[in-house]
Amino acid sequence: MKFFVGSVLAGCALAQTVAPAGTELPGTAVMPRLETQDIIDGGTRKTIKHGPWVMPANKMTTKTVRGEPPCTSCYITAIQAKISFLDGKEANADQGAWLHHITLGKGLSMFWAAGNERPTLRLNRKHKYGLDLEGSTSAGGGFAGLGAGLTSAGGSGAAGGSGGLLSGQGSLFGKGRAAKRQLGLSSGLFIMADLMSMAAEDMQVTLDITYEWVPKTNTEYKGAKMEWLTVGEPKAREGTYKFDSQKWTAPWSAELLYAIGHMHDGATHSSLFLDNKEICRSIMYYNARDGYGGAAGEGHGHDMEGMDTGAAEHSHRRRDRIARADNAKRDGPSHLSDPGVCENFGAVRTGQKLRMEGWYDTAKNPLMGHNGELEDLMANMRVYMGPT
Ligand SMILES: [Cu+2]
Repeated sequence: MKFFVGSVLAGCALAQTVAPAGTELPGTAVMPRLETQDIIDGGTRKTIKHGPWVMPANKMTTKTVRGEPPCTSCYITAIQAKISFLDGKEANADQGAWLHHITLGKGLSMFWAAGNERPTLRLNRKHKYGLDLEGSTSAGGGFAGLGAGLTSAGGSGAAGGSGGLLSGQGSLFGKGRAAKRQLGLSSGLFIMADLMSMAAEDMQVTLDITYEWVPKTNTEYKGAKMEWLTVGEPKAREGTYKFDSQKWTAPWSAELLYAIGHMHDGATHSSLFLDNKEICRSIMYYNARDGYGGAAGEGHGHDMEGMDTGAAEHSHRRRDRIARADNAKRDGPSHLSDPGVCENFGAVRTGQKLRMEGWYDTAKNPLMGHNGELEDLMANMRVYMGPT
């Protein structure tokens, strides 16, 4: 494994340039890959493969899976996901194979999500918490809390759109109503994955999700809850700017176990605020490990076939920007590969408010295009808390 935290920090100037001198906010470190971590507290680790599926050339495909959770009477303590080719090799952006988004939920309650950065969740490195899929995993109060999110549309601040996970504008996927219909009667596990191809030919992939869990007979453990802060899905534009989420008020006191940003290319960081004090700055690292750079997925010459002039212009501009940025920073085109994680970074008390800001700087990191169009932006943070 070539990737580890030290190399990211040493190899990337962002950590120094983004954080003002004197601040030592959590969020610069990257969680080690699960395969390099020891199993904690005698847990079970298992990878479940879904598919195989065809990723049609140069298209976005959404796959939905419903089934049983990986374990019963258990606390899920770690999660990681990837897509693989049928020969078992990981499929990633350098092959034009993006696991653009993945969301895991139980019933109507979402408990984990990620983008192509494919981050690792771990909730028990210090405290004894895991996700209890037989209880409520939603910080907003389970079904009722998520329900409120499902029906609220927009209504946030500058970004113009927030609300719950699956509500139209504010959702990770922006597929609110369809998802609600599909999931409304399901009490089992659901998985939604956006597979995005930037390759010229069809590919076959499997979705591989790795879980680690401990049995509930381990009575030291408690169920963690997750709150989803989001700015919605604003349109991409050039420049340096930020988006704000709505505020969330804590209904109880809890340990702050884990928080991480999901953003798109162009982003620099997601910041988490507790009563307006910044407590976590999830730094976005680019091309920090294998799979995110290189030429195979990035030529985009095929993007221009059949496109109108405007789309072709986008493709040109993107290539130009990639070349410019990469000359300054690294060897080849690259994509967002590793968000910094804030881990065991304090506590929240009943009545305190959490909110987030998502920052972009497209001179530092080029925006992302697909089929000649710029992708909409995202900035969300999933905040896992361990109620006391
Ligand atoms: Cu996204």
